[in-house]
Amino acid sequence: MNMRSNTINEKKAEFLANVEKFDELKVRYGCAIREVRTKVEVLNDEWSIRNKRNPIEFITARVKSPESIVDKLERKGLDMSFSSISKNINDIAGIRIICSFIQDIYHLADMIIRQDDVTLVEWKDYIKNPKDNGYRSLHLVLDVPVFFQDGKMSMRVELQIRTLAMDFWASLEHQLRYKKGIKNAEEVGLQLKECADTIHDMDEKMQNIQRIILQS
Ligand code: 0O2
Repeated sequence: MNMRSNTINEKKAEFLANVEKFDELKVRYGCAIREVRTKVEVLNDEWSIRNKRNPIEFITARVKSPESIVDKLERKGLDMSFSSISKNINDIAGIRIICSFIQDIYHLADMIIRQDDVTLVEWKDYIKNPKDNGYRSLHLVLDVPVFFQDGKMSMRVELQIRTLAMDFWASLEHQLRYKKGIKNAEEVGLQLKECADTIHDMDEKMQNIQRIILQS
């Protein structure tokens, strides 16, 4: 390890020692997750009455760990401070919604952003514009109000909405990204890209089959 990485690691360790501040952050963002998750669950329940099916397969959520937050600050060359976190990191509170069909993703996203207490900060459509590695998902960055004892705070939440197949792919690709020393990493990356495209074809075919069934 050289002197520069030593200094960075010391800076990270020093920042991570703010345990109480990180605990507070975890609680506040955890509350924001609960607010948005309830909105999504309400829509899912109502949808099931109207359309006799649930568009959502499952929902997962997490508050980013202090270590991942600090790694992201470092990766992006940002200031190691709590104001920098709230200003620059959009996915401290992350909710992942897994839908059955691509069309459901957009329908759900529209219903969420139409709510008058939700502010859409960013709409990143990696389904229409997949990443070079094949990653597909719809990312929404939202601001939602949360009422705490000391008043109302606007909290940021990132929603990742994707199909089951896209999620299966992203989980495996995530392992590739974070695991060092994978043999033939480049070849594995190419194979993953091929899988991403196959999965997308399959998602589109399943959507068409569903349309035919519904119209019959
Ligand atoms: P982790 O470990 O999953 O939390 P920006 O907001 O534009 O400044 P950012 O935050 O990189 O930059 O935005 P983006 O592209 O919306 O990515 C946020 C998250 O989406 C990532 O968080 C991943 O969870 C997921 N993601 C984005 N690209 C990929 C990808 O190519 N493969 C997989 N598997 N997931 C991806 P983190 O913090 O990077 O990682």
